[in-house]
Amino acid sequence: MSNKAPIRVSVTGAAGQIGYSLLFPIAAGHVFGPDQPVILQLLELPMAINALEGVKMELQDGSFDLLQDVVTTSDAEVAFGDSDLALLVGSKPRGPGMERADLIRENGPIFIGQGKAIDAAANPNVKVVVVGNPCNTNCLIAQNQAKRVNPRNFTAMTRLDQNRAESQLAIKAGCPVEDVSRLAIWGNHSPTMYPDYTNARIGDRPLMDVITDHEWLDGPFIKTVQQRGRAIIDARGKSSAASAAWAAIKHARDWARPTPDGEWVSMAVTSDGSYGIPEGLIYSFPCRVDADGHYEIVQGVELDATAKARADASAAELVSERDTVADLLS
Ligand code: NAX
Repeated sequence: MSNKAPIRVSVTGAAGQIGYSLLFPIAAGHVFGPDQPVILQLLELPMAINALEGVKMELQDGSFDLLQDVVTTSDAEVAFGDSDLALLVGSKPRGPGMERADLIRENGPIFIGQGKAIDAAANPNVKVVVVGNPCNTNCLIAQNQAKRVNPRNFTAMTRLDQNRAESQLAIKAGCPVEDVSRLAIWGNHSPTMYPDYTNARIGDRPLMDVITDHEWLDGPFIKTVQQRGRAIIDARGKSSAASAAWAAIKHARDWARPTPDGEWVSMAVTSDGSYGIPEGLIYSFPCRVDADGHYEIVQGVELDATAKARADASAAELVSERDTVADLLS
């Protein structure tokens, strides 16, 4: 039995499909380690509270040594009370015929309310991971409301895209996925995102020396990663859930521990103008985390003209998303 103080983890949309796969690994210690107790503070819409009570029963039935309490609520300030880590998963899915801009307008207000509640109730050092789509712009909206929290503490998740890309490269190279490093996602969590393979490595060799089929890298590889969400929906009839939950676990875990030597983690963070990306956008960069849990955008990554154009195109999409919600940012 650990005598450490518990860490409070808030999860929104906790009765949804990602929530269902996300809560159990947190309770099992996959984010903060095997001797760190946690309290789960779960937010749902009133109509999903019954379902959430069922999830709570299952968490209790897991008999997790590290799980000290499970709070279920429809009140965002209760869910974010003294929160140390907030995983913002809940949002409306894209309906048939809905354009991306419609989705942004539909979901934006959710993140105004949650940003305000984080500002009012969370630990001022809370770390926020936005998963609910369009996650980069939702993150921007919530960040804008939470003046008490350092803007650096707001991130959006592109880790699923990194994981997808690493796996495709490992399959192509015929190597274990752990041998693939420095594959970075640049930009928006959308089909414009750019999985930069040009700086990736396999073991201690440049990836492009190992995978010599550069046409595959530049075409089918990028397309597979960019369109993977759609492929999962077509195959499963539902959007990615367990893989998305696992990506959120890895994002949060890797933000709480030093990044191993020679590796990068992709996180959508506030642009400081690095690589000419407009300041203030929530943009996915290769990052490294230090022993205190602070991340830095990796500097000096060489992007050739094609890669830079792709990174810029995704930034342009984010600028247009920001314009779409301009009235929600004032
Ligand atoms: P579900 O529809 O299964 O679950 C969403 C849950 O959120 C529902 O239970 C709903 O009641 C709840 N909810 C909605 N509005 C809420 C609010 N204002 N406060 C609290 N709870 C609220 O969706 P799921 O498959 O779990 O996906 C959740 C979100 O993740 C979606 O926006 C989805 O697009 C996004 N994704 C993001 C990914 C990423 O890589 N960033 C990948 C997977 C996923 O597509």
